Amino acid sequence: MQAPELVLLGGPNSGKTHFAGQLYGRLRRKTGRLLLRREGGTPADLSALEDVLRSLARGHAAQHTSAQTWAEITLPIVDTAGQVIDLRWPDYGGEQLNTAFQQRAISQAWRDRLRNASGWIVLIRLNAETTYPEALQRLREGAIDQATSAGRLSKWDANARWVELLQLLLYVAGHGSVQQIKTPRLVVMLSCFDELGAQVALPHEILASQLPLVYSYIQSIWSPGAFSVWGLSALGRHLDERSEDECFIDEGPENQGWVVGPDGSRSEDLTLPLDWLLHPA
Ligand SMILES: Nc1nc2c(ncn2[C@@H]2O[C@H](COP(=O)(O)OP(=O)(O)O)[C@@H](O)[C@H]2O)c(=O)[nH]1
Ligand SMILES: [Mg+2]
Repeated sequence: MQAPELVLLGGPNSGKTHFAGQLYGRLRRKTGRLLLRREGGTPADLSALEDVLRSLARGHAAQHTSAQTWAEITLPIVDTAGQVIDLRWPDYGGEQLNTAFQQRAISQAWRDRLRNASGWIVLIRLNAETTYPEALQRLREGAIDQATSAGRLSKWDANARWVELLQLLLYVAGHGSVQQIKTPRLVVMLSCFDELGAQVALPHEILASQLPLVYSYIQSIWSPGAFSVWGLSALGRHLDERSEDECFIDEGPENQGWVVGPDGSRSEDLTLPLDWLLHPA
C-alpha cells in the first residue's frame, strides 16, 4: 500500500528549501518525533537536501533552487509507532503557486497530489506579504489620494490572494465547502518567524491580526481540530549565500532553528507540525 502523503505549499522565497534541508537533518538525527524511513524499495534521491545541509554547515544559505532537482523530492517518513507518511514538495522552483493563481493552471500531477494528500502544509512568510489595512479606512473617509493609491494598490492584498488560492486549491482537489473539511488536515506555518521579533501572541493570533480574512476563511472552512497554526524559523536567523555564521559552523545546522506550537511552546523539533498532521486527536 502507498504511504499517505503530505504536500508542502508556499510561494517563492517563503523558506521552503531551507525548511526542507533542516527537516531532513532532524529526521536523520533521530531525536525528534519523526524519523526517516529506510526500509525496502529504491532509496529516495535526497542529494538536493544534502546540498542544503552542506551549505548550512559552512554557515551560509543554500543557493536558489534549480527547478529540476526539486521537482520530485519525496521525504519518506515514519513515526515511532511505525506509522508511515511521505512528504512531497510539488515545487518546481517555487513558482507553481503563482502560476496557479495567475493563470488558473495546475498540472495533472500536481492536481493528483493535492487530491490524494491527507495533509497540506502551507508556508506563509508574513514579512513578505502585502496588505493595505489603511486603504479601507481611507475609502470610508473618502480621502482617496489618486497619485499614491493607483501605484500602491497595484498588487493583490495578501488576504484576498491567499483566500482565493486556498479556494482554488480546494476546488482543484475536489473538496466542496458545504461541510467543514476534515481531510486534508491543514498546517499553516508562519515561516521566518524570527523576522517578526519576540512574540507574546500565539501563532494563530498573529495570523488573525495580520491576515484576518485568511484566518477567518480557514476557521470557517476547516473543521476545528483539523487545522493548526505554527511559527517556523528553520534557520533561527537570516543567512545569505555569503554568510559565514559561526553558530551554524560551530554547533551545526541541527542545533539551529525552531518551531512555535499552536499553544505557544517552542521546540527545536521541526518534525512536530508534521507529527500533528499525522495524528488526528
Ligand atoms: N530570517 C530567516 N530567513 C530565512 C529562514 N529560512 C530561510 N530564510 C531565508 O529566506 C530566503 C528564502 O528561503 P528559501 O528556503 O530559499 O525559500 P524558497 O524559495 O521558498 O525555497 C533565503 O534567503 C533564506 O536564507 C528563517 O528561518 N529565518
Ligand atoms: Mg526553494
